[in-house]
Amino acid sequence: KTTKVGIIGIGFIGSDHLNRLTKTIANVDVTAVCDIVPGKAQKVLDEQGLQAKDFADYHELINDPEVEVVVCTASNEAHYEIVMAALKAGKFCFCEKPLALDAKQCMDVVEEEQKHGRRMLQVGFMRHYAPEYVQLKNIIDSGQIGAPLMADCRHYNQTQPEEYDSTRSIIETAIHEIDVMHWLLNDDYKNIKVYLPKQTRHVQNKDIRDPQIVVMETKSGINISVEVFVRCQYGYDIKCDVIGEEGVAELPTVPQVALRKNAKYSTEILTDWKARFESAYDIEFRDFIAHVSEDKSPAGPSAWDGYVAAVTADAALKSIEEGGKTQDLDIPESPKFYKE
Ligand code: ISE
Repeated sequence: KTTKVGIIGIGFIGSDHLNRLTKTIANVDVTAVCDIVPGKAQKVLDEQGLQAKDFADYHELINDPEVEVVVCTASNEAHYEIVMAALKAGKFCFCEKPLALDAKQCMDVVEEEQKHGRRMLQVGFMRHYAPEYVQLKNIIDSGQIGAPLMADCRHYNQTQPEEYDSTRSIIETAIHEIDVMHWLLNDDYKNIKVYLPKQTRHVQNKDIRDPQIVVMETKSGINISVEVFVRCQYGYDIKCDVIGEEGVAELPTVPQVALRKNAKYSTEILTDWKARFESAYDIEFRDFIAHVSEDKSPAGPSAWDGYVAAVTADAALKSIEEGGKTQDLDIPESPKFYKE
């Protein structure tokens, strides 16, 4: 059976998912697209040699009978209204991370979804599908490194535009570690704080803090530190070492051919995050489509996961505001709805 998908927001990740859904994932028909910038979606359709309805208004896309499933890849600010509209129309929805701008908005989404009596939504926390993170989790769960004590993470982007501010470094970049680390370590967060090191000269606005060091403590006492640096210049670099009582488990980097040349031994570092996590995105969408195509609830990261990440991110922003003060977290137990 072919699943009819409509994509709202044809920017960086939207056009990547358009390509993925039409070229890599089986049994999907992207019937409609929509972008707030006139002509943008059509241009991308042309570039990719595709045909679909191009709506100016996302409400029309959501209500089109030729759209069964909504994929939201619009800007962060627009996620909330789009997801709420898709849920109100009773359509399955995939929303890129972050689910919405803050915990309050995410809770509204959770409540709207619960009206359906079953999960309708998946959030694009694709690292849960990255084979290397799955392997890391299996090693931790197997007990091979003993109890985890600390984790050392790096989330570097080669560059981001000037307008990518301190808030986006948290809700758009660090949100991946905020989401993935409690899953990886099977523990909830107790508190969070943000250190602000010397600012890079690669951003002009003195109010933008880059890099940042996000430090989280879990209920059992595991310390997690995440260096977030979105203008590191040299590449896209993700590190995650988990240090346990009996050993260390390290997330591998994407294998690259080593080059021996000119008295150097070198391997490339990727620069594009879409390429770094390409297989994770593919596996994520294969799983999402496999479920919704059979009218089953999506099984990947949920609106509740989006909410937990947002509560934690809100506290990180508060820590920045308060000059690095530790913020206690009291993450509520997930409702039964999300455990089934
Ligand atoms: C982007 O939206 C992502 O999700 C990338 O994984 C992250 O590294 C980047 O900073 C974000 O802007």
